[in-house]
Amino acid sequence: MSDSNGIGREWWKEAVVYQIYPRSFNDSDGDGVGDLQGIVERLDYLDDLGVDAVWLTPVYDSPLADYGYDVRDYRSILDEYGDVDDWERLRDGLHDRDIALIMDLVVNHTSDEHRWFQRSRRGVEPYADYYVWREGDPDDPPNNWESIFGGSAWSYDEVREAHYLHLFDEKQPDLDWTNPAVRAEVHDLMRWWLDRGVDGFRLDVINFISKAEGLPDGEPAPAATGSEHFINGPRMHEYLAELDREVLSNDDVFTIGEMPGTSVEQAREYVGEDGVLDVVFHFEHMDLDTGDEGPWDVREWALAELKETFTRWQEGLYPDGWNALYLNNHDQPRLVSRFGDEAHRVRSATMLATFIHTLRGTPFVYQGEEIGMTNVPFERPEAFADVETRNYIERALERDDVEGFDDIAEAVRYGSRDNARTPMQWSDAPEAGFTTGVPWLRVNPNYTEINVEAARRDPDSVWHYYRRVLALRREHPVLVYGRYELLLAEHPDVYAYLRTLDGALDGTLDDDGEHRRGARQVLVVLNFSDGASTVAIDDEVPSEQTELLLGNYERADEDRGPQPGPGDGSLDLGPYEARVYRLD
Ligand code: TEU
Repeated sequence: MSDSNGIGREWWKEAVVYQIYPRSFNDSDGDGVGDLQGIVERLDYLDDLGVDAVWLTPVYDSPLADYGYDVRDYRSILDEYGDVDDWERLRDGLHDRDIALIMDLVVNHTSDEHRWFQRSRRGVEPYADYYVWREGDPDDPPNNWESIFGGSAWSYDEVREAHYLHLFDEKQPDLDWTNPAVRAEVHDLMRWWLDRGVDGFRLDVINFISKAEGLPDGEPAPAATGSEHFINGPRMHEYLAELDREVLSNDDVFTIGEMPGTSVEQAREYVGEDGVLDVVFHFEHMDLDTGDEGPWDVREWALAELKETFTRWQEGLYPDGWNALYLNNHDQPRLVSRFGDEAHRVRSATMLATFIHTLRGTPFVYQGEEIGMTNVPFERPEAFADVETRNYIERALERDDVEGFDDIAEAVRYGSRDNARTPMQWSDAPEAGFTTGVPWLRVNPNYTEINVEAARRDPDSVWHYYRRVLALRREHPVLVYGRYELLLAEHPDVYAYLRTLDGALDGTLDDDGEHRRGARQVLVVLNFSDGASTVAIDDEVPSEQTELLLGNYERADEDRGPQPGPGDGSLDLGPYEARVYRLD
């Protein structure tokens, strides 16, 4: 798309991305595992919701130690999910509906069952140096780095008689990116998928690929000891520039870098004027409820911190960078249970939807979010399937200060990645209509109430609200491109901001000859509290001409009568109320 109006229009900036975790989305053949054909059967659902792109988490052949983030063959599809023909049907079905397809690219590591590793461990050329090997005493790892999933980042391989590095599970050996042959393999496989019509890549932990020279010992850190030596390492920009030259610059491909531990200053180098990537997933808001002891140490978060974080990123990437906007994904608890309130499920889910979709950036919706799915009441340690969770439980139970599962149950239930991975709740039929068999991970028992069928029947549901907020974003380019300005910075419960199209922009965009006139300025007011809040906003609002474009109490307003607008004095907000006003 051209940049003639000076705001850097791009399809991926105007898109809303829907993330699918295929294993848990829809099972077409009754084996209890979601599959590609299952997604094909739900394409009209995605179209009705109004999303513009789908990000598919890994569907490649894999032994599933990390449910697909351990790739055995980058060019084939896991049997349980289907085959390349099914994948092509999915691609075509998406493209027929003008929905882009984004694949997950996992190239910091492979599976230990990948043929590269199988050959590497036997010293077969040219694979011998495809991974990070170090010789030495089996009981004495080469350095003190820890895996993100706990324990040493090194395992000893009896075949090669050497240690290999794995920043994640021991079945996920890290590739050695200092080896040009490894980088050439990655370029090749990206081209292979691009030739098959992929529209973008989400690059898994892409900021872990460059490790500090000499692999020195590191300092303890909440993420993992040594992470300062492998997060955003010395050759990152060189590798990305090469990727750009070799692959990305030849295609209009949307690139999303997943980058734990990345600051806004670092992000600017990745996605700013000279950046190679389009957006990064940073983790600063995901870390707000994390204590000093790492991911399982849960602490309270305050709205002031959320405002500070989002404001820093909104301002920090303006005007030259672009944000990726998300509040949950397949690695995180459900957003209602974390940033919202299950006791006010619909209101808080719709308030949070308003938030994410009215910021500057590309919003991501994780499957089930659009019907307000919640965390899961896992009862026993055996109920968890996720390797990160299981490793943590196992290690915690060995500690002296932990007597049994009950001591850690709360933290595990709150934070486990399995909260996001239970099957999609389609209906109140057995197993939530996800499968006719036995699901690989137990369905959340609340499916009888929270499911797609029920949500589509109820005009006040989270689902209908998502449709409205997605439509609003399409109608008003200011919600996509406008500058962000925080209001009421000190308010403990209310988050309010303006979005403004500056200068030459007039809220009108020509899109394929279609002329659209949207607002030039909007005001967003969000009550993050379970009580009523009153705010005086009139001094801050330059206009008395206001129109309510969207609100999550709008339909209830019939009962409570006309509400004063922001220019009239004060606004009375109900629990978790969200309002979007047009100011011009
Ligand atoms: O996640 C990287 C990552 O940082 C997560 O491990 C995160 O810190 C953790 O899960 C929070 O609980 C990516 C993928 O999204 C994840 O599913 C993979 O397990 C991981 O990389 C390894 O490929």
